[in-house]
Amino acid sequence: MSTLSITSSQQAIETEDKYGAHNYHPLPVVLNKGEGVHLWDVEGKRYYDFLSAYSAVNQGHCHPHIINALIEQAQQLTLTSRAFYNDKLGIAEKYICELFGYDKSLYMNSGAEAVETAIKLARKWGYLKKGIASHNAEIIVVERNFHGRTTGIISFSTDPDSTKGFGPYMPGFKVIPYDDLEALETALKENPNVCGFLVEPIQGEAGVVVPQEGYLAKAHALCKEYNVLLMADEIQTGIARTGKMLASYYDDVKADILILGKALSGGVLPVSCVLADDDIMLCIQPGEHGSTFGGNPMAAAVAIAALEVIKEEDLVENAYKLGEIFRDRMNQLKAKRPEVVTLVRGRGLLNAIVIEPAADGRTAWDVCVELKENGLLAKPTHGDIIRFAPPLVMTEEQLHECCDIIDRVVMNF
Ligand code: IF1
Repeated sequence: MSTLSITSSQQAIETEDKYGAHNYHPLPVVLNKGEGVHLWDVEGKRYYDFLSAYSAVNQGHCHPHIINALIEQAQQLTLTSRAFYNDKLGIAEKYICELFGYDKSLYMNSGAEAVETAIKLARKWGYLKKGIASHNAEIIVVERNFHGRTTGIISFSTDPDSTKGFGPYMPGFKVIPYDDLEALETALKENPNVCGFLVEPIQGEAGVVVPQEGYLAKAHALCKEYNVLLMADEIQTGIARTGKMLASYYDDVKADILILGKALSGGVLPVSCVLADDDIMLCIQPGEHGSTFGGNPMAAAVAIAALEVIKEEDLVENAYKLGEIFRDRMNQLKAKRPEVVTLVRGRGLLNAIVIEPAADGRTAWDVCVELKENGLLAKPTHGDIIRFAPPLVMTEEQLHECCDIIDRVVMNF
C-alpha cells in the first residue's frame, strides 16, 4: 500500500474528512512546520501561532534544547515500563519536586490522566487519612470547569457538549459556582465526606476567567479549615503561562495536589505530572496505579529540558511583561471598537477577548478566519470568546506586530 503524501491543504482536509473521526472543527489551515512563534502551512505561508496548542508550546515550536533531549534519549532508550527502573525518571522526579517544592511526583501522559490520578489520590487520602467511609468520598468542582475528556472527568462537567450522550456518569462530585467562596464554605460545611476541591486557578476553556483577588488563597484556607485537599489543575495555567511559574503563585498558594501537563513537555510529546507531599502521595501503594508510558525515559528527558528552557530564557518574566503590553493594546482596541470588543481579560500571556456578533451574523469564528488570512492563528471558544496565547518566547516587537494584525482585522469587522 503506497503511503500518501500531502501536497495541498485541500487534499489534507479532504483526507482527514474521509478517514478521520469528526470530533473537531478545525480552522481551515493545514500546518506542516513549526519553529519558535511561527507555523507554516502546506503552501508555505507563515503564521504567528497565537494558541500554542492550548498552552502546550510555551517554549515555542520545536525548541532545539527540547528536541535535542528527545533525539538523544530516543536513540538510547525509549520505554521500559515501570516494571523496571530506568536511569532518567528519578532525575526528572527530583528536578520537578525541587522546582515546585513537593516531596513526591507521579508522571503520567495526558492531562486527563493526571487529573484522574489526582482524583484517585484525593479519594485514597480521604479514606486512609481523613477516615471517610469507603465509596463515600466527594470532590467539589466548579461550574464551567474543564479538566479533560475521560468519562470520569466529564461526569462533573457542566458543558452539555462534553457530557451529553456519554452517560452514565461517575458519582462523587459536587458542582458549585466558580469564584464563590460562600458557596465553597457551604459545600464544605454541609458535607463531611469531601476529600478535595478541584479547581483551575484561572479557567481556561471557560474563556480565561480570572477570579477575584485572593480567591485561591481564601479557598485554600477554607480547605485547610475543613481538612480538604486543594487540587490545583495548572495544566493550562502552569509552566510560566500566566506570568508566574504557576498561576497559584499570584495568591502565594501551594496546592496540596498540583497537576501539570501540556508545556511540561514543550509540546513535544504527552507528559503530565501530579505532585504532592508524602502524607498524601504515599496513600497510593505499589500496584495501585500506573500506566505503560507514564514516566518513560523520553518523557523524563523531555520534561527536564522543557523546564530548563523556562528558567534559562526567563519565560516567566517575559510572559508577565508581554502580557501587560498585550492587554494594554487590546484595551486600546476595545476603546476604538467597544461595540465589537466587549471584554479583555487574562494574566501573563493567557488572555481572551469577547467579540460581539455583527449585525449580519458574523462571529468570533469569522474574526479568526480573517486573522488567519492576515497571518495569525487563534481559535474561538464558546462562540464569542477568542483566546490569545502565543508561545512565551515571543519578542516585544513580534507581539506588537501581532497586535497590529488583530487591530486591523477587528477595525474592519
Ligand atoms: C481538547 C479545551 C483547553 C485543560 C485543563 C486538563 C486538560 C486540559 C485545564 C486535559 C486540556 C485541551 C484539551 C483539548 C483542547 C484544550 C482545551 F478547549 F479542551 F478546554 F485548553 F481549554 N486541564 N485542554 O485545559 O489535558 O488530556 O488534553 O492533555 O480536548 O479539545 P489533556
